[in-house]
Amino acid sequence: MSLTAERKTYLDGLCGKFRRDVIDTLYAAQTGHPGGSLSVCEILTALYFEKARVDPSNPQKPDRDRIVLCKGHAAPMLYRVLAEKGFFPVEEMKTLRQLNTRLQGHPSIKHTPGVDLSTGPLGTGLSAALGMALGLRLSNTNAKVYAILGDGDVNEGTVWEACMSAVKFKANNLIAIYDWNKVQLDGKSADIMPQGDMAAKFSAFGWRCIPCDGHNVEALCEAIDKANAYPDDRPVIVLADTVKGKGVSFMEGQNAWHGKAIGESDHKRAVAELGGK
Ligand SMILES: Cc1ncc(C[n+]2csc(CCOP(=O)(O)OP(=O)(O)O)c2C)c(N)n1
Ligand SMILES: [Mg+2]
Repeated sequence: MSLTAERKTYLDGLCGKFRRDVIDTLYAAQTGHPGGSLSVCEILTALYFEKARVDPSNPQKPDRDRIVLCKGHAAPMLYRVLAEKGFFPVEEMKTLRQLNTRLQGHPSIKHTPGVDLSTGPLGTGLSAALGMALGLRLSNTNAKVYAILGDGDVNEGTVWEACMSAVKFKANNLIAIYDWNKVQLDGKSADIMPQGDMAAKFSAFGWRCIPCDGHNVEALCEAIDKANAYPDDRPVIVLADTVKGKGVSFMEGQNAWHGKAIGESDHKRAVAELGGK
């Protein structure tokens, strides 16, 4: 179902605010990952604000949908979205990566309300998400598991094991979303580990693939609807075309901004580009 013009404007506004706030938070913390956080903004917004069934007043609700951020280093954007959704106060963003914070450098299921899986080590998320999906099926709920992958994440062999297993176990309640920004920590994916035709690869494993503009909330929502509507038992991946560092010209496509402290003048420039003061 398409979004109303009003809803689309609201969600686009949220994304603008999330980007500005994450840049401010990372500047204040002088540590953390700007590139991958800016890249995943619309994906998380589409899930938490439109498509996933979650309840901030009951984060452990047994039949909630699960969202697994396999690329756990993008935690700042996840936290900002969770805070807006009401899982914890937005004020708490100031504590990112501080001693005794609930907002650690990578998502922690033990510390942060709303986080469904601790992640950070790449390659582990999809396998765990598959296990969660199979467990939910045994519990007779119709909950979904959404797993957000990154380029560096899919370099890991365990992702492809999970890929095969998901087909064998007919995990049609597992939906992967590939934040496909084509850049990793130390360079372009094409140079580090060329990925070729990912749609052909996932299809060959037996997955359904839906290509989509990963910075268009409405397109993401439509892709997720489509993924949920298939009547058969194949897992689905949304191939979300994204840009690492999206929204800040000097960060876009630059692996140098994967995990780097933001200096004063860069902070000013970034905030100005994102429409802030
Ligand atoms: C197993 C493992 N190896 C190395 C790292 C260090 N590391 C953190 S992020 C990253 C690159 C991630 O790239 P990508 O998945 O494309 O994320 P994005 O571009 O969305 O930031 C690496 C190599 C890690 N977290 N886990
Ligand atoms: Mg990447």
